[in-house]
Amino acid sequence: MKHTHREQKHHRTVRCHSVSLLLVGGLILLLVGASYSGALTQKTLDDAWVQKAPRDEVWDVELFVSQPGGKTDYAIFGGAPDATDGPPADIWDMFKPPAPPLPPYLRAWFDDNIPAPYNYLIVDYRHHPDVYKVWNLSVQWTPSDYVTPTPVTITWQTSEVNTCDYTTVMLCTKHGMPLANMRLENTYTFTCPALTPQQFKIIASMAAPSNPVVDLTVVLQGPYNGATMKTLLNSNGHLPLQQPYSSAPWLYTGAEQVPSIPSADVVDWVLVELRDATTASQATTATRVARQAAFLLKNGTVVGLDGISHVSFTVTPVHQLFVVIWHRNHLAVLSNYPLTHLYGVSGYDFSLSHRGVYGGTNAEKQIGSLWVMAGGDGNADGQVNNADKNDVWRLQAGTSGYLAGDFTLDGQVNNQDKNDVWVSNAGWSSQLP
Ligand SMILES: [Ca+2]
Ligand SMILES: [Ca+2]
Ligand SMILES: [Ca+2]
Repeated sequence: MKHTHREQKHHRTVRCHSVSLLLVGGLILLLVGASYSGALTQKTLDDAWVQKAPRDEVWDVELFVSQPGGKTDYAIFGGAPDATDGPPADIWDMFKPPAPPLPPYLRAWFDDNIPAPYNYLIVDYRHHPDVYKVWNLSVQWTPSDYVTPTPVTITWQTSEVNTCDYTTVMLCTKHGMPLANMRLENTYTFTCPALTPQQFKIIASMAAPSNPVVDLTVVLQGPYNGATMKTLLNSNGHLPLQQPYSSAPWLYTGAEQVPSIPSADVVDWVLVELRDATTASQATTATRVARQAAFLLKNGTVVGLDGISHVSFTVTPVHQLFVVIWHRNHLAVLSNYPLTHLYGVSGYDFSLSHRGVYGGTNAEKQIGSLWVMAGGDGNADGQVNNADKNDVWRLQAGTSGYLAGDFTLDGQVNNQDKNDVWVSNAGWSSQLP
């Protein structure tokens, strides 16, 4: 199965050599031309050399895709000084051979909006250096019954990724939500349905986004019913019109308030925080650069006070931006990956995978296919323990309102809060550094 891969590497080596020969030839012509006419100054010659010769600035990464039945494929993305973005194809871009005549087969390709046959790229080179770049990856599974999905694993070498100088290289959903930090991790597995190409973005960036517009998704365990989050605090009129994070431990003094709750889909207030650090483990409270209270909708979207807009911040990061989501009685979560951006929006989905959450399986709970913030922290000290049960829940049991002991967020403090939420998390603690 690796045979074609080796052939390809060989092919690429051969091509590199011919490119080098062309370059040498071109340089000789330039030198000859210079000596004949004298019109080419030394500066021009240097420019020509810089433009065409620095093969050490060429980098690429092979993505290998495989599934348990042994079907495999690969595609390569990279950068070179003499490569170009978009149409037409450059000397590095290569199109894929046609799909096999008979299924099952797995296909992976890049798409840089170049006309056929380059609409299915096996090698997609872009101009390098640059400050920001997005590659469009597709993976398609064609089973023999045209129906059965399969797990597909994408693997790559971090050493190949780290030959480029982008500070972040993230494998993301087609909406730009990070799935893997390609500089640190070397694999990503997902369930691939039959026939429908699954689209990803590989986003490479030299700098964290300034003044980010943040499209956040996060799910709270307490109100989550397996399909959506209940909005009973809202429909029963318990939600405050002013942000509820002014008390300890948050001591957030923001003036966010609304004349009325802007949408029937609002579940509760959350506090969104940005931290500027090199890595998630270094993103301590001391690295906090911004906070903002926002509304969580029942589908997991975090929105501004109008109930619709993404949350936006005015910050100029020095390192990378990491996101913390705070909730009154759930354990806070920190993004494991730095923010990147696509079409001007920085997406982050805390419910996609435990890998996107700092602390992983110790930081969020899995319910079905979703990862959710753990509830039951009634006194908001970052730990779920007897104090939350005895000093908060028990004292409020039997009452209704906007209460810390209401772990299910339905407006009532009763046995469900203890049995359905607190019990499952007793002993858990916040994984924030
Ligand atoms: Ca290209
Ligand atoms: Ca607690
Ligand atoms: Ca409740």
